[in-house]
Order: sequence, then C-alpha cells, then structure tokens
Amino acid sequence: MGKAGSKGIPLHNCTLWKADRSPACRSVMMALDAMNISLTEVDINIDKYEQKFSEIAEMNPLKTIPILKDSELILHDSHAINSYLASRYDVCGKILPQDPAGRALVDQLMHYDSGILQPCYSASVEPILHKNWRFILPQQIEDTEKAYQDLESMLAGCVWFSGSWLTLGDIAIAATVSTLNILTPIDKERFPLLWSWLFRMSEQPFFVTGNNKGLSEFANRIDTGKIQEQFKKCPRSSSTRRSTGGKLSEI
Ligand SMILES: N[C@@H](CCC(=O)N[C@@H](CS)C(=O)NCC(=O)O)C(=O)O
Repeated sequence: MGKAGSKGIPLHNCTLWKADRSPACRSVMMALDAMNISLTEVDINIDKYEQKFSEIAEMNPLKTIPILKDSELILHDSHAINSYLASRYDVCGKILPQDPAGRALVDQLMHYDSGILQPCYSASVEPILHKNWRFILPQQIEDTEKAYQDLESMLAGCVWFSGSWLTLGDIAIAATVSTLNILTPIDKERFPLLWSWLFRMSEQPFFVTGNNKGLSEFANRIDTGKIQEQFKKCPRSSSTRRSTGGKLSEI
C-alpha cells in the first residue's frame, strides 16, 4: 500500500474532478493513495453546483462527481473508476484480485456500497444539505442501522470485508460508512465488528491522506452549514496532496 508523502506512479493523461467532502470522491482518493498512483486532481465546489453548470457538466450526463478522464476515456462512477485504475495501473494486484473468484467478491462489496449504502447516505444527507434540516428522519436512521447490521454479519470471522486482505471493497465501504457514522453514529455495543473494522481502516495511511480532511469538511458542513470556499493550488497532483498528509495546509 502507498505511503503518505511518496511520489507514486504518475499518470500524465489522467485527471480526476472531485470534492473532498463527497464520500464517492474520497473512495477514489483513498484508492489512489493505496495504489500509490498520482494524477491531476481538480476540486469542484458542489455547494455551488459546479458539477452541473461548469465545463465538466458535459462530461457526465448524471451531473455527479467523481469524474475520471484518461485520454479519451471518461468514467463517472467511483467503483468503475477504482476498478479501472486498479486493473490498468496497479502493480501489486492485491487491492483488486485478478482471479475471477476474488474479483467477484470485491465486485459484490462494491455493488453493496452502490446499491444500499450510498442510497442510505443520500437519503439522510439531502434534506440537510439542500433544505437546511437539522435532523435525520427516523426512517433514514432505521435504514442505516439495518445496513450496519448487514455489514456486522458480513464481517463475522473476517478481518476485512473480502477476507484476510484489504481490497477496493473495503475502501468503497469505508468512504460511505465513515460518512454515515457522522450522521448515524455506529453503536459499538450493537455493531462491535463494524466499529473495530472502521477503527482498523482509520489507521491505514491511505485513509489518513485520502479521507480525513474531507470527512472533517463534511462534519463541519453538516454542523455549521459552512460552505468550503477555498481550494488551494488547484489543479494539483495526487502526490502533492499526499505530501501534506492530505491536509494541504502547507501549500
Ligand atoms: N454512484 C456514484 C455516486 C456519485 C454521487 O452521487 N456523487 C455525489 C457526491 S457524493 C454528487 O456528485 N452529488 C451532487 C449531485 O448529485 O448533484 C459514485 O460512486 O461515484
């Protein structure tokens, strides 16, 4: 796994458009850092709907981020982006196993993230972000806790979601669950395996460089309604972001 501060493999033709407070974008940033890959990163202000109205809008009919452009190829889903980057550029091949069985297990986790966890996140957060609500409806809490229960069962007997080593499945789930945890905190007594897994994830260098800054920005946005206005030195390379431990405060 990539070390914080290391330069990494540069992908000169690749650009990623992202926002740090978005869990889907943080999933890609963590995957980049875990694979020690560096590309051009451009910040998008989703509070100003730049993904809908700026020049990047025509790259994605869904008007969401992240968006990856690699020469002529454009991808606009974090799971597809991570699978593509891993299968094309990852030299270790562990984060996305190449054997069909191992690969299917990772796909299964990413589909769970896409089909269950991300909709839980969107349903909880949309009224807070766009209607200034200051609470989460009981139905959203119930749905999220049902997902926590699924994840708790999936972790029985496993260190990581796909078994004995960490994969893109863990990264996708970590991006969404660490964010859900701010909205509906994981109860350590009811979900001990999930709680411990998230703790183990939070100790990974790529989580520190790729997730922590955006997670605090998200928490701040939720608590105060404050919009992140300033994007420092953008575009920049992933290795520049990593060189400040993901904080970018020294740039
Ligand atoms: N399944 C997509 C979800 C992408 C997504 O919904 N991104 C959010 C940010 S987390 C977004 O762009 N929201 C802005 C909007 O929907 O207008 C992925 O994993 O990339």
